[in-house]
Amino acid sequence: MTTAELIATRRPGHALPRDLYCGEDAYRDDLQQIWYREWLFAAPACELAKTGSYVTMQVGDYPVILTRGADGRIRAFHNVCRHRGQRLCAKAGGTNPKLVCPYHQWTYDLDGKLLFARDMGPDFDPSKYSLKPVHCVDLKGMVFICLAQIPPAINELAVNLMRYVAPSGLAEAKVAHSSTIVEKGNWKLVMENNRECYHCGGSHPSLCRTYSDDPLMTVMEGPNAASPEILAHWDRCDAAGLPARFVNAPDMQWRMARVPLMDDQESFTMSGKAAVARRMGQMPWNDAGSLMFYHFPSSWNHFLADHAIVFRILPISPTETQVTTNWLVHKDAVEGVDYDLETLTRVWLNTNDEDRQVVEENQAGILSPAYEPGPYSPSQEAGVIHLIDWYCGLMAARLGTRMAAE
Ligand code: 3BY
Ligand code: FES
Ligand code: FE
Repeated sequence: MTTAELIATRRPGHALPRDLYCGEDAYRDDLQQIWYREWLFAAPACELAKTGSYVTMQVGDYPVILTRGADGRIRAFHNVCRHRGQRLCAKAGGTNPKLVCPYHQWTYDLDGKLLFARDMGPDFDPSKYSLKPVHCVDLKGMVFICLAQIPPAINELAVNLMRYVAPSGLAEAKVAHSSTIVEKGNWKLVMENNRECYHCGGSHPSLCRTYSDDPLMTVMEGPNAASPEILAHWDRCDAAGLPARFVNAPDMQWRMARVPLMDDQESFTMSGKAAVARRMGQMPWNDAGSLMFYHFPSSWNHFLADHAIVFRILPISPTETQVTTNWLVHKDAVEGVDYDLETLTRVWLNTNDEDRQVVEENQAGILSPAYEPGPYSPSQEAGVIHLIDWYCGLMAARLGTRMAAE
């Protein structure tokens, strides 16, 4: 069956058919219809701390590089030399005053212009060989890229996200720790796992000290529809001018809301106390809870009073996904004085590893020919239903003409 047929015959409210989680065709279709067309969270802007900082990422077949120019602007380019196509930068990130191709040293400025190419003859026009740009926006410290020629509208997301993250002061933040792991599971299984806390009690002993696994804490109905505890938190945030109420895209591609931690604890630490002595941005209290923001297909995030944790996933193969986590703190917070790295990172290093194990076992079971898609819990897994409905809706619309032609 084609991907379009698999999607047309899937049972709503149920997990997807096997091939959508492991087939080569579905993987190629996911890349082409989603990963090469949608906006993707790329990096926190503070990872590109100064002029010359760069970060690379691989989106399917596309190597991409982000740079910060002398003008302070973050730009994205295809990480491919315009001479004979060498990948320009192999490292995950670093600092370079110019981008020098390792093959024949063609040299590019941080804004993508070709500055130098040796012995190319009198007719060679360097202005024709700038790096190819990739769409890139910096939403108050959250950098998104889009590989499409014409990207989808990002205005609604931009307006809301910039307002919600502004109090976290991401421009005055730094990366305190970064981790990249590979999970042996399809990207949709990684994202599905993140969209529910049905598994939290059984898998996440350290996260569950501070994060409630009550589904009402992650699934809210609107800006005025949530549990009494969350509504009280939103009232308190309103009074302090802290954006907190649930806002979402109509198709649920993204959602943001600030929720209290369990028993008004302060941070995702083993003690529940703040890990960082210095709060981020303008955060008014230690117990401001977590601003939770997710964006399909590639990101989920927690913005707490003392630190933020931003997550990016990238598909590597039908059954492998890279998960990058960055812990952000105020740029003036000093390690060993204002925070202890192990205290800061323990809970989410544990949680990521626990999720990796769950996802890998999920993939292993789905690879069995005996696998049959089972029903999602309407109350516990509403977030997963949102993800899968968003995915199937988009894929059906985009593959639709192809299905009719077949
Ligand atoms: O990362 C989140 O958004 C949470 C934590 C565990 C499950 N998930 C809904
Ligand atoms: Fe880059 Fe030759 S391929 S300089
Ligand atoms: Fe989890």
